[in-house]
Amino acid sequence: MSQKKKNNKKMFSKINELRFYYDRMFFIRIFEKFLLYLSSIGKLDGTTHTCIGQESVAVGVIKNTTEEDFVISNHRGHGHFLSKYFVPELFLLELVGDKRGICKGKAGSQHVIYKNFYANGVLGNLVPVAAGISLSLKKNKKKPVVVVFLGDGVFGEGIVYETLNFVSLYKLRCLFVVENNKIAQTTNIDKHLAGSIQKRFDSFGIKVFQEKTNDVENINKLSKKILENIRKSDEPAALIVNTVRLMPHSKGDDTRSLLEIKKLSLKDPIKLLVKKNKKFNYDEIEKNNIDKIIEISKNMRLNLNYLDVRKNLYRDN
Ligand SMILES: Cc1ncc(C[n+]2csc(CCOP(=O)(O)OP(=O)(O)O)c2C)c(N)n1
Ligand SMILES: [Mg+2]
Repeated sequence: MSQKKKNNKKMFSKINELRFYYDRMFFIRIFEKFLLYLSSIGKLDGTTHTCIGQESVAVGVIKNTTEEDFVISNHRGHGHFLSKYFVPELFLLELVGDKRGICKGKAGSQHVIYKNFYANGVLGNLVPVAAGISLSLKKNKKKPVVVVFLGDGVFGEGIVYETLNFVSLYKLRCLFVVENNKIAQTTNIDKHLAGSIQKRFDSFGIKVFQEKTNDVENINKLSKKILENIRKSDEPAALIVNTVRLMPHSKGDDTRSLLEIKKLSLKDPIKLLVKKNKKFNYDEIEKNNIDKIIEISKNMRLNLNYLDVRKNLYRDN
């Protein structure tokens, strides 16, 4: 193949990759906006925590995982789930409590279990479970990695430290991905965390990497390298991503000012991607995704006003 052809091929695959990121991050965002909408009109029970602002972490990291790898999530898991298994219809059925859902409509937003995906709303609860899965894989001479998503607020839980000790000592293939949005519910990190997150991992001899941007491409590249290293070395690692939570903790509890949120939205991963690449027809990608949500929801007989739905899903409302 000529050098020119090689370069064209490389450029084409890079464009496809960026398109994939936009498509998936936008879908996750409007899927969650749709959940908030359903909640506001009384068609979704219980609470729901959106990952709006953090889609880049889920999409960027999980794109590097294999079919056999495990993803262990937490209370803010919609993006993790849709990045691991893109089955939005089954997922939505689950969230609206329909028996046809992946956990027969009993899991709600926080307790979904499907194939190699496990989520739980109790902070830190699944961190030792991740170590257990990883230990069992190791004993059975199986190679998958267990990717565990953690918030900055989980470091107040003692079980996390017992797990880090164990995972390091027994050289388990775990990747701890810390989504550091610097807030836990309504408490800023300077009010809930002494010392540094990095040093916590350091002290257990776990290699730790920092991604300072909320850019999906950067997160993807760095996590690719880390995962390759875990597969080769059979040692755990941690990735701390400097991300942003752009919405309330769950449905309405946010004490931050509008100005503060506006500043944080400069790190909105969807906007970062648009800024980097102006070539796509974003309107078309967005319309396709909105149509997809509408089509899915029609199967659920939710009896919705679709003009209203569209208005609620668009990018900047
Ligand atoms: C053991 C336990 N304590 C308290 C809560 C209530 N709670 C749910 S999420 C949360 C804050 C989590 O913050 P963080 O880990 O930073 O994750 P983020 O919400 O920022 O993604 C709290 C206190 C809980 N679910 N479990
Ligand atoms: Mg947090």
